Amino acid sequence: MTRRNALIIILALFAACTKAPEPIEPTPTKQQVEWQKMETYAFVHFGLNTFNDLEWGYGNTPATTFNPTLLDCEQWVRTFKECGLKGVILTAKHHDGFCLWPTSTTDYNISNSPYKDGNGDLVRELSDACHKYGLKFGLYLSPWDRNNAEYGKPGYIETYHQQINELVTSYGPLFEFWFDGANGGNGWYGGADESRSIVASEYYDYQRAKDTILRYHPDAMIFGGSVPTIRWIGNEQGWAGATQWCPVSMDYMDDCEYLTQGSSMGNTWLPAEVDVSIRPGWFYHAREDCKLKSLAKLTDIYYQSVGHNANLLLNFPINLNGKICTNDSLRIVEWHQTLQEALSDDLLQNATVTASNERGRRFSANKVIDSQYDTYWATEDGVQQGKLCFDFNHKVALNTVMIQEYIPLGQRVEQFSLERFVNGKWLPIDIDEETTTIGYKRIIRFKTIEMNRLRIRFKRAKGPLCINHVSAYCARPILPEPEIQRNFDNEVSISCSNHDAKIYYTINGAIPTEASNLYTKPFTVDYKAVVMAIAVDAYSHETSAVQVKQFDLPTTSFKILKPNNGSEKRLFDGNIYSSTYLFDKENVIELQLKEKMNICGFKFMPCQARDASEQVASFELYVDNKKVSEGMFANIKNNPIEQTIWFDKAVMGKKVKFIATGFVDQAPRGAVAEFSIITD
Ligand code: FUL
Repeated sequence: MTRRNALIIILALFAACTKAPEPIEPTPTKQQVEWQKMETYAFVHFGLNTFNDLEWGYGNTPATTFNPTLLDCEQWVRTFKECGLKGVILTAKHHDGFCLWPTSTTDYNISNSPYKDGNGDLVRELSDACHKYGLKFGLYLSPWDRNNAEYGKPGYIETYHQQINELVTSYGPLFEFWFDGANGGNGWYGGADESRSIVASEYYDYQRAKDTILRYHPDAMIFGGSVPTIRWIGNEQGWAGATQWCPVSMDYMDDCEYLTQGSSMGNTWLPAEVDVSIRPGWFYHAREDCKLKSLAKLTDIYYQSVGHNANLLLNFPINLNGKICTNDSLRIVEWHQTLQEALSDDLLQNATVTASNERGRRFSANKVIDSQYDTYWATEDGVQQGKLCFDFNHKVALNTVMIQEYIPLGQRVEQFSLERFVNGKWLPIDIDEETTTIGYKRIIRFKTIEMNRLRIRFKRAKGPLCINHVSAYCARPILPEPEIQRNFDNEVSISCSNHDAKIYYTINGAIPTEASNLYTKPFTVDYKAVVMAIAVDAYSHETSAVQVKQFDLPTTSFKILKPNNGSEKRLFDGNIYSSTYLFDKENVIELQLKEKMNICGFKFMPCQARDASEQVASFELYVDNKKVSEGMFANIKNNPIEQTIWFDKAVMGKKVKFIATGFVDQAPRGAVAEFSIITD
């Protein structure tokens, strides 16, 4: 062999071992990767619904109803910036059809409202504020329009596309365009006041919409519709599956359970977005001022969205003044600071990293701690398992591990586990969720434990491993607030998912402290009462947020007339996961009070089980055989929160009858977890 040939062979070998692994299809576009790096951004729901106190307005109240007096988009954006959110998506038009910009397509818009004497343009104001503070900007334009007389006919489609055109040509740059899935059903429709249904995939012409958007904003993601570039996670509660593939098959996009996980078999790269509101509803309702999600809940949401390979779109309902409520701002800043503190001190930075296999120096194990996105540890072709070991050289306490795959080459890992080396032995780390996929980012939490070394075992993957980042932390655990339940026998029990915590409670309306009653066993509350509780860490004395539960009439004050098939007790058992079904024919809950009372409204809790899909959509409510209320439970399919219905005025009576007049998706039945009446 000549020296020249030998050199060529050496160079070829060198090139072969430094060559990146072949991509595994499907792979993301550059834009999808950049979008996923945003991780968290804000959603803003604001419009006529805010002033009508509704989640789904009919489009029948005049544009003059929209009247914020202290509106300040910069206040919103400063809050978002302060808490690390990278952008904001605004509801330029919700289902009620009211447009927040002075569109030429309909009079039902902000220029016919008192806001800035008709000279306001909220899309402009928010987009300018984003520009000023360096946030990205996106838009939500509801395809369903309950105001437009032409909705359901060809005429509306031209209007809708014209609206898209106005938005994409006048504002931006846009990082995301949101098509909501709700469509059809009843509406005002220019006074027709009827029900209209459409076939979304055919009616709206989403391909044309996508083409228009991308023509002006080539980097924008398209959410929803029939040709999306990102996908809905399948629920509005704030969680993605622990198993979470970016790939999906477009054939299953109607299956909510499928959407929470994606599929290793999927042939289309469609990363997930988790949309959830900081309060129960998407729009502002004063009655929800006390229902702001707790710090512990919001932190869980972060770990179950961003930490489960999805982006988090966190919603802020703007209040009637046009501002984000102070408590919401404070809570979200606290959330951001908590996460920053939890994920700032990376304990792997000084560890020695070794791997069971390396694809040459360019892909060596220590690339996982070099904090550069485009460098990664990779294994050789054919090596689809591996161990990555971090030696701390001394004992370290940990409770959080973050892992990132290099997704530009596709999502690969199918199974992994964590192990710790302590007292001369490797032991598994107990994790109470599946450790299957990783994707763009996976954050795993476990009970704080000590170790000298940490090891990640990648057990199964679709090709050579490509891991670009690993870090580990010892985060301050946040105590979750306790859960309070009253069962059918009027016994109240209180529990905390952190079993080591002590629980203190009050039943006299006072805020509980460590001086309040210590909870040891269930106690009877057979009267109307407010029970409040806190959890306290036995060692650090750290205290959870206060849990407040309002109990109305006890079961001793009424008789259940219907249903009477044995399942009726579940309506009052305090368990939001057990339900009673109302059917087409047996669609009544009927209660006979022991004495006449002043009845002001009722509460209806849909089943909260993760897979509960059968829901009641509309109702009538009678007191002593007189109809006092009727309506629909807006958005109950996607966001099955407790529905509180207040009557226009309180009614004296003894017999209460609830009739389920319709079910979601025309199903033959709907589940009710809890039912109670509100008396004064
Ligand atoms: C849902 C809509 O129907 C809600 O009103 C809300 O806008 C939410 C983000 O999407 O499907």
